[in-house]
Amino acid sequence: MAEKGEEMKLLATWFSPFAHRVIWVLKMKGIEYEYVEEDLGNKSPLLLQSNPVHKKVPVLIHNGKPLAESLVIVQYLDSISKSSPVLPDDPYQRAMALFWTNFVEEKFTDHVRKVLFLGGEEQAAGAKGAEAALATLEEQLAKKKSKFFGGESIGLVDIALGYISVWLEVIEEVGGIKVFDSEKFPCLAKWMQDFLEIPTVKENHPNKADLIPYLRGLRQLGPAGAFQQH
Ligand SMILES: N[C@@H](CCC(=O)N[C@@H](CS)C(=O)NCC(=O)O)C(=O)O
Repeated sequence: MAEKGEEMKLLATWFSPFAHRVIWVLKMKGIEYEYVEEDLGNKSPLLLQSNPVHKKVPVLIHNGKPLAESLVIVQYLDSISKSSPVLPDDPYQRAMALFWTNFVEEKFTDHVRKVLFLGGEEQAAGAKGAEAALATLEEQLAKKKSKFFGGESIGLVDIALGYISVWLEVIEEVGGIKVFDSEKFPCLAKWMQDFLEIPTVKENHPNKADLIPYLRGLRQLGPAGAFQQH
C-alpha cells in the first residue's frame, strides 16, 4: 500500500498536530502518498468538498474516497495495511486502546485548546483540566510498565497523545501558563523522550521555533478567530 495505480492524497497544513498523527502512520506503514498543503485562511474547493461537515484538515483521499478526522483516518490506515499495526488484534485490548484514545481527545485535547486560545478563568480551567487528564494518563502508563501505551512499540493512544512531545512546551510558552511538571509526571516525561526518539516522529514534527510565533499570532486573533481556524 499504496499499490501501483492507487491514489493516496493527504490534505494537511504544516503545523497541524492532527495531520501529524496521520503522517506518522503513513510513514510507519510505508504508504506512499501525495502531500497537499492547505491554506486554512483560504480553504481549497477540494478540502471543502471532501470534509463538508467540519471543513478541517487532515483529510485523506484514497482512490477518490475522502476520509476526515485524524483518528478515524489512522484506524482506516490500520485496517488496510497490516504493517506496523497501531491497534491490537485482541478485541478487549483493542476496545481499551479506543477507550484511552477517546479519553485523550475529550479530556485532554479539548482542554489544551482552551489553554492555547483563551485567557483568564477559562484558560485556568483548561490548564486544570489538562493537568488532571495528564495525571490519569500518568497513572495508566505507570501501571502498564511498558515503554509506550501500545506496549514496546507505539499504538493508537501514543499516536493520539504524541503531539504533546513538541506541543506542551509551546502551549505553555504561548499560553503563559504551566500545565506539565516532569517531577509530577515522570512516566510521561520519559514517554515523551522515547516518543521523540522514533525516527518517523523526529523527522515529521513542526519546529518549536516556527510554531511559537505562528500560534502567538493566532492567539492574538482572540478566541473567536482562533477557534474558527482550530
Ligand atoms: N478532530 C479533528 C481536528 C482537526 C483540526 O482541528 N484541524 C485544524 C487544523 S489543526 C483545522 O483544519 N482547522 C480549520 C478550521 O477549523 O476551520 C481531527 O482530529 O482531525
